[in-house]
Amino acid sequence: MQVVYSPVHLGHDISVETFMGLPIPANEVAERAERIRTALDADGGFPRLEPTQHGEAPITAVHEPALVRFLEVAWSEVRAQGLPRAFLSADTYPNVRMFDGMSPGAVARLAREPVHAAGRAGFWGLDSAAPLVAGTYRAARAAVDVALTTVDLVLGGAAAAYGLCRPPGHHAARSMYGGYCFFNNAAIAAEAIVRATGERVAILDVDYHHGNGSQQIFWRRGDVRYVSIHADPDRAYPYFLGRADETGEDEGAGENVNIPLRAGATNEEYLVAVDRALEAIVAAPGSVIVVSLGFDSYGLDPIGDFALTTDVYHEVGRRVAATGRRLVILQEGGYHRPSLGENARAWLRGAEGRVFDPLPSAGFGASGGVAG
Ligand code: SP5
Ligand code: ZN
Repeated sequence: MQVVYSPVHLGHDISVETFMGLPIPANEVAERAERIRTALDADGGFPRLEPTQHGEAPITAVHEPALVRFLEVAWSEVRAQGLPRAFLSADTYPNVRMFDGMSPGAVARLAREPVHAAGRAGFWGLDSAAPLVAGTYRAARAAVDVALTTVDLVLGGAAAAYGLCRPPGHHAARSMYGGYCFFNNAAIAAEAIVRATGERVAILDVDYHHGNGSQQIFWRRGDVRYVSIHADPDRAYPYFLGRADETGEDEGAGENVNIPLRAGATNEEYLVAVDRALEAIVAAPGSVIVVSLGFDSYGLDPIGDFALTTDVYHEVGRRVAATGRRLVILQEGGYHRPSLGENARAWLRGAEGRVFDPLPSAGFGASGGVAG
């Protein structure tokens, strides 16, 4: 299977994020993608290419152009204001209840982009855990090009291709970044496929977190079915969306399928959810699935609480490919760095119908290591 990768992601690296106000070591770091790239190179079965540039039009097909402009200039504006900092992260957000009791017209007038960079980051951002640094915009653009080049491979006839996107994308909504995500790589890919083929497309999101951005972008659309397996938002980010009763509206009624799982979810429970998700996908026509692939569902992940092992990723890849649909597989989260390479190899080999031979050096062997 061909792998699309860009070294431009290396310019977006972060050492610290905050959790409920406390600084903690950053989770979404450049080492993640390097681990996966190195493991796939060592495998020998994953020829690698760099993305081609696809420009801005496919991005503004799903994102508000002013969000793109903010992300493009945010870093230089922070520098220009002389704020002494290593990264930009907001501290004030436009909580909808700030405008309680005001008429819709007044809200539309008042809830507009502020002037100060900190306010602007809050206006466009979902949370404080997606720090923006000097190389973020270029990396986010490169991740979109990785996704769209992966689409090109599949529309060009490949049964499946893998885009090693970083930063990830599924929390980014039409006019909002957040959750370590800036542009929604999977949504941009799905939209590009719809426009190129005129066919319906399914997104299968198997990141540990609910992909609130993907859900929001296609909420009222009848041509993109979004199906997600994730941690119940009662206990996990993004907290506000991801419940089973969120099924879409208008043309999109019934097109949004959320499958929240309990803490400690096992391989067996996970595969039951995968079968449900795939039933929902094959119930609608279409020939391509965009997979939002996260390994934060792994038992040892520092921010997840499922109990999955490496073996199950091979089986999930196998079952997704067994739908007979072509696969645009795009990387989302996954933060237990030592296991990322083996988990990616297992999933992708499963999707190709190949056996999974653990690399002896990986230390995360056929048993999948110990589930935490
Ligand atoms: C793409 C993706 O996986 N984004 C995830 C964003 C999660 N952001 C909030 C994480 C909250 C982590 N809580 C850490 C608890 C440490 N004990
Ligand atoms: Zn995640």
